[in-house]
Amino acid sequence: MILDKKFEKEILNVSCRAALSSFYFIGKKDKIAADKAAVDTMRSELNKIDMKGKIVIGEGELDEAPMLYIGEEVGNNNGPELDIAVDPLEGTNFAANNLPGALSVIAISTKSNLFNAPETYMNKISANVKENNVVDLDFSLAKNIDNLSQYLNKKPSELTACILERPRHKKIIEELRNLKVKIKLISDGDISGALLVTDKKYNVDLFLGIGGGPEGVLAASALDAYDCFFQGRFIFETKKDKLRANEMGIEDFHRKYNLNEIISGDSIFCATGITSGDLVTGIEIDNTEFISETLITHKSTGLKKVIRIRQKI
Ligand code: VTB
Repeated sequence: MILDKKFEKEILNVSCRAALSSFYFIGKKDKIAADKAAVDTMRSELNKIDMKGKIVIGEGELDEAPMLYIGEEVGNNNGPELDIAVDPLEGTNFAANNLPGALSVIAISTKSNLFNAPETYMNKISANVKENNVVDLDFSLAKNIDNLSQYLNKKPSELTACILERPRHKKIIEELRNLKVKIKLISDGDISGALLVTDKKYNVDLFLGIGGGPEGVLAASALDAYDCFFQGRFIFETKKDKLRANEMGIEDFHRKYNLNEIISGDSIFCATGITSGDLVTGIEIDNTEFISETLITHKSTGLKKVIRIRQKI
């Protein structure tokens, strides 16, 4: 099933309005308030849309309400059944500290086409590669770099790998250095990191490492529209994680998922800038209006571009 084109405009509006709400909390050193503003606006805007929507990737579980929790129903109930993944404020640190890269992110798909997963970590890899077996989560880093270097016809020293700066990545970063690969370290915001492989202008050839699972699912939706490669493996560490994963139908805790097992069928993805970053610029206020930039993709129509719009506040 294909998502009607009208949803492009509606989802775009949801992410722009959520970004605006969060924008008022930029640099206020209050991650929770910035996040809550985006969540509340996302919910009220989603509830205006003709759909029977269900949050499958959200801000937590029911007991953590009033977040947009996994399983929450949104929309006015007059329309198609849709699955929705949200990260109303991706980069809470960026927003709180007025740093580049805070985004409001949402993806929708037709029912049952978006992976239903609890909030855990995920080991991820993405590259602008059309074939399988060039890069793979199960290959050694050296093999991934060697294959990618042949595929892109670049020397390893000409490749750039993007990774979150975390102690857990110390070994990978060291190995990349030994392989002479250029490193782009990011402090947060790995949806953006994963998407930097989509266009040559970002100068990133490979994204890898462990970040949030929900962020992985959201990035996969946009990467699908760009026909890029993505794999993810959820990390279920605690008993609670495993129990929750089981309840959601996940039996094999070590399974590696290819992009189309995470997102299949049609999807629309929107990431609106709150503060300016690599992908989009941040919100600009002009009297009673605001200007926003959104990276929007729609798999079935081939839409993939940055849209700059002006709206009434
Ligand atoms: C990433 C990043 C997020 O969390 O997923 C990261 O995209 C992973 O978690 O912006 P840790 O910070 O625990 O490593 C964020 O940084 C914050 O949600």
